[in-house]
Formats: sequence, structure tokens, C-alpha cells
Amino acid sequence: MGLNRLKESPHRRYNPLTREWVLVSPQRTLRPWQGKVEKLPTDEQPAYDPGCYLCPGNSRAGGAVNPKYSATFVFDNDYAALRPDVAELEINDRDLIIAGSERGLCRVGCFSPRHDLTIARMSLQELRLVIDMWSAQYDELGALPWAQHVQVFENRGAMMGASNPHPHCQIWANEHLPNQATREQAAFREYGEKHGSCLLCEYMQLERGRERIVCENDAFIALVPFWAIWPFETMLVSRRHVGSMSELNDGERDRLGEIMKQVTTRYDNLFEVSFPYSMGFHQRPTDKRSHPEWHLHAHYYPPLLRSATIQKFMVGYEMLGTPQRDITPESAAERLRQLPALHYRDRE
Ligand code: H2U
Ligand code: ZN
Repeated sequence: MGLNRLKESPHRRYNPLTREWVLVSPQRTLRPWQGKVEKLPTDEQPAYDPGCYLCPGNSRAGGAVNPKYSATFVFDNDYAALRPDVAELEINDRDLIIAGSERGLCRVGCFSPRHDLTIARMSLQELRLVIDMWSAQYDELGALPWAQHVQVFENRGAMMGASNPHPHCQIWANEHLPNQATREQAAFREYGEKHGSCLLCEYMQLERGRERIVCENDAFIALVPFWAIWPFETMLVSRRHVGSMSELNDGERDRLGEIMKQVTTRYDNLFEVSFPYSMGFHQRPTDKRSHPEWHLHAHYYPPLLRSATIQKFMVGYEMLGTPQRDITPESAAERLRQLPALHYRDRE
């Protein structure tokens, strides 16, 4: 089937990073959409909220008191999902009942003292501090002798389960590679063995100048991947083949902040709401091997489909079979690309 036919015919697309398929049904978007697109009232937050457990100087739910921090602030999660000190355990009953201990460390990172400033509305200087914080956390947690992997992620918005509007991320270090990292690790390694090159370096080459690019600068590109599942899913890829944020130089760190701001601004402008998403960085495992095959990237998975209130659910066929989408990655990219780079709330 020629690439043009992908615009009209139902088809499936392959994700080389996870080695899974997604079904695309572009013909379904040809039907006219007459649903009302609701506009939600602007979600105004104060710069400081005395009831917020992440604001500077406030008490957290566990009783600790936050310092009066003026830039970023990282602390051990008071309700951590994992602990570094668990006793070793291994169970295998006929290869069916299998379990094992899992050491881990969970932290929370506040992006800034400002309760109301999301990534889209932070300055490039403030974003740079966030990137330096992520990079330092990756180095520090990744150096723990048992930590094979560090996951930096952000749940943005109540729809994605974020427990607090104060802009923050979570950082988890784990004893074992998580599922997604295990898949990507195998994909990078095997693609490299077969083709003698990096999967994402090659993919970026293929995408150069094409319709799935949302925005780019000289260190990163943001695109809706060919195999995207979520309607407005995007991926950030570093132009240089580096495995982690700590390998980024000064200029690249600044460019990372800039492209994150551009992507999230377009997201917010799409339905003129603070766009919910889960995002996170996939970086080289920290199992103390070099992993030259790994290529730094970030995934943004936003749930919204047609308006601020209509979200995509992964249910039915998607739970039991294969994820499916209607709006093509190409048309999602086009919509995002055409949105203004200036945040709607910063317009007059
Ligand atoms: P999410 O918004 O992504 O859920 O992250 C917030 C985390 O903050 C959450 O994991 C922790 C929760 O356990 N937390 C604290 O560590 N201390 C608190 O006082 C409240 C919330
Ligand atoms: Zn706050």
C-alpha cells in the first residue's frame, strides 16, 4: 500500500520501539463532527497556595515542612511505592507463580516555587533549572549500586491522576528495568545489530522535512511518531546520539527546555486548557554498563481527543486486542504545528 493510501484506508502501523502494532482508521474522521466543542473556564491558580503541600514553607501530608525554596525542590516521596531496603525474595512455582523483590526509591521534584507556573508558562531560565535537576537526579540515583533504571515522569492534570496542580514530577529508581524500558532496550540493541546504526537516529533521518514534525530546534525534534497511539501523542528526540540528559551540553539543555515549552504551549492552545498528559524521559539504563545503543527521547501521552472534556479511553478492542486511532498521526501533527507558539493566556 502506498503512503497516500494511509490517508483513507484502515491499516495497521508498527512501533519499532515497542514492537507492537496500532490500528489506524482514517476513514472514520471523514464523518462530520457536529459535537459541541466546550470551552472550559480558565483554571486560574494562585502563585502561592497556603493549602498546597508542595509550595515553599508549607507542611506536607506526612508532616515534613518544605524549605522556603526559590528554584527547584526535590524530596523523597512521603508515600513511596518502593523502598531501597526490602528483603530479598524470589518465588517461581512451575514458571506460573513468579515474584521477586524490587528495591526502589521514589522522589518528587517541584519545578519551581510558583504554584501556578506550568512548563508551558515557565521562562527558559526556569526550565533550564528543571532540566539540570533531572540530570542531577539521574546521575545520583543511577549511581546507586542496585539501581538499574531511573524514570523521570510528569503526570499533568487531574485527568491523568496528578494529585496536585503545583507543577511537579516524580523520579523513580528501580532495581529492575521497567517493562517499557525492557522493550525499548531490546529494540535498540537488535536494530543496531541488524542495521549497524541507531533506530532513532535513522528514524529522525526518515522524518526530516516530513508531515509528522511538530516543531524543532538545532538540538531536538518534536514529532507525532508514525506509530502514535494517543491522538496527540508526541515524542521528543535529541538530534545528537546521546543516552541521557547528563550527556547534554549547555546549549542542548537550553534547547530541551525550549522545545518542551513549545510542545506544551501548543498542547494548551489546542483546546485552550491546561492540557493533561503523562510524559517521561527514556534514558540509558543505569545498570553500570555503557549502553551505546540507547538514544535519549521523551514521550508525551495526552488523553484528550476532541475537546477539553472528550478523552480517548483505551477500552474494549484496545484492551483485548490492539490500540486503535481515528485521527491520523499526520493530521494530529498538522493541527499542532499550525497552532500559535504563544500561549493563549499570554495573549492580550
Ligand atoms: P503525582 O501528582 O504524580 O501523583 O505525584 C505527587 C506525589 O507526591 C505522590 O506520589 C507524593 C504522593 O505520594 N506526596 C508526598 O510525598 N507528600 C505529600 O505531602 C503529598 C503527596
Ligand atoms: Zn503549590
